[in-house]
Formats: sequence, structure tokens, C-alpha cells
Amino acid sequence: MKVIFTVLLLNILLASYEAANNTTTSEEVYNPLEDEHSLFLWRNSFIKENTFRLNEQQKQMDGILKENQEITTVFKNVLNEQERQMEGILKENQEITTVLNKQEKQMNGILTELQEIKTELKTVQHEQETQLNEILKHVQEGNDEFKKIQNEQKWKINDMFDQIKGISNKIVDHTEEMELVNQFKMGANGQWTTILRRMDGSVDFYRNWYEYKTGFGNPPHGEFFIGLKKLHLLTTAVPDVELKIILKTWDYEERYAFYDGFQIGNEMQKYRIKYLGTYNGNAGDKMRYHFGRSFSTFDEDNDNAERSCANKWKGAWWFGDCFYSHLFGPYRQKEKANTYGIVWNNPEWKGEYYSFKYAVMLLRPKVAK
Ligand SMILES: [Ca+2]
Repeated sequence: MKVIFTVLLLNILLASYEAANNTTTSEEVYNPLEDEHSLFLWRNSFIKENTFRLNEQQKQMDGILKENQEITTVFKNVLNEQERQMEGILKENQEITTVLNKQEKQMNGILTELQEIKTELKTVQHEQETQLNEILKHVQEGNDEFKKIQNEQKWKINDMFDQIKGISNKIVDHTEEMELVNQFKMGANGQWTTILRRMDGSVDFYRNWYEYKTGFGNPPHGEFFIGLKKLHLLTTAVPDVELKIILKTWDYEERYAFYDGFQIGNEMQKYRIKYLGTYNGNAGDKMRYHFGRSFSTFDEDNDNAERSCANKWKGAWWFGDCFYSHLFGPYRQKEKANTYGIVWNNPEWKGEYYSFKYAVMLLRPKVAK
């Protein structure tokens, strides 16, 4: 600043000097003393004036400098203030960062704990599931075992009941059979016992061995068969038994076949006709062919045919290959039976294609003559 100021001052002085010289040259009368005095005065005046100016300028410059200094001071103050503020902000930021870091650490800690808890929970859950499954398995096993025992007991009880029922039935059967045999014996005065009745087709006669053995139908007044077992008992209860077969046609013609002896074997002998006495009657001797034959049902083929006669003709009888009579055949509503029916094959009467409306087999102890 001082250098600039000095250069400026010298320039001003030089310019003033030159201007003075120029003025001088224009003077017509030249007086050196006067000139020198004038110059001196002028110089003084000039110096004074310029000193004044310089002072003024110095003052202005000082003012400006002072203003600058003040501005600089203000600026410095502002800068300092800002710096302080920045420092404050930085400090705050640091504090915040510290707090944030702390919080982050805490969060991480919490997250880790949560993760551990989660893992632990999973483990506990898995263990509980396993335990539950184990318990359920035990319960199921227990239940199964219980059911098994329950079933076994049920079967045992059922077996016991069956046995009791069997014994009871046997007692009843035996009593019934004894009674039947006794009544039969008492009927020695000529009373017939019905062992078979066909009259209206209300009972199905296409039945198995067991049913033919035990009997079926609606005795004593409906359609029925007494059963082979009882037939064996009755025909062996007394020395001689008489058999009478009565047949009725659809036009109410009645004929009979009488045998003065009749005996049926036991089950081991397949209930075969062991004895058939002399025939008498008007229906024809159509039991003769069946003498000596075993009994057959659709599930027990004891006939002499390659096929099953019972199955073929839908009945049961003492079949050979296959029959001349078949009173256990299907009940037909028409006269034309085409051999399927209640047949008594007498060619001189109705022949093999006729199915009778009515048929009975009767037994009685032989009446003494
Ligand atoms: Ca056969």
C-alpha cells in the first residue's frame, strides 16, 4: 500500500513540474528572481495544497483502511462464529454419530438376542412336536391294543354265545326230535306224519345241503320239508315204516303211490334210500329208480351224472342220472313244466313235462295186518 502511494505522489509532483515549465515558456518577459520567488511561492503553495490533498487522501485511505479493517474484523468474527458453529455442528454430529453407533450396537445386540431366542424357540417347538408325536403314537398304539383286546374279547364272547347257543339248540333239537319220534311211534294206529308238502309255491325248494339236512318251510300247514336228519330218525325209529305220496293235478285229479317199507340212511351215508318196500297205488312206481341213491343238493353232488342234477333241474333229490320223480323241483303255475317242476314221470299219466299242483309225502309206522 505504501509503495503504491509513493509512486502516485511522485507522478503527481512530476506532472505539476512539467505543467509549470510549460507555463513558463509561454511568458514573454523573463525575470529569474521573480521567477524563482514565484516558483518558491508556487512550490510552497503547491506543496501545501498537495500536502493537504495528500492528507485528505491519507485520511480517506485511513478511513477506507479502517473500514476495511472493520469489515475484515467483522468478516473474521463472522468466520470465527461460523467456524465455532461448524465446530459445534461437527461436535453435535460426532455426538449423534456416537449415539447412533451406540444404538446400532444395541440394535445388533437385540437382533442377535432375537435370533438366539428364535433358534431356541424352534428347538423347543421341534422338541415339543417330537414329544407330541411320540405321545400320539403311544395313544394310537394303546388305542390299537385296546381295540385288539376288545375285538378278541368280543370274538371270545361271541364264540361262547355260539357254543351256548349250539348246546341249547342241540338240546332243543334233540328234545324236538325225541318228541317227534315218540309221537310217530304213538301213531301206530294208522295216523300219517307229513314230511313234505307242496301246494302253492310259497316256499323256495332250491336250497343247499345244510337246509335239506335240517329242514325248512312252514310246517305243519304250509309248504315245508321236515329235513333229512329227522327223516332218517323217523324211518329208523320203528322196524317198518310206510311211505305214501299223494299228487294232485291242476284239474283236481288225485293219485297216490304207496310203499310198505321205507328207510333213509344217516348223513355219512348221504341220506341214501336204504330200503324201499313194495309199491302199491295208481300214480306209478316212480320212486323205484331212486332206491339205493344218495341225496344231492346243488352244493353236494352225489348223483351218477357228470353234471350236477340238482343244479341242472333247480332242486334236490335222490338223483341218479337224473330222475323219474322230483318232488323237490321248482313250483310251476303251469301244467307245462318242460321237466322243470314237481315231476312224477309216468308216461301213462302226465309224463315228464308236467308239474303237479299238489304233492305230499307221508310216513307212518307199518300197520299190522
Ligand atoms: Ca354229478
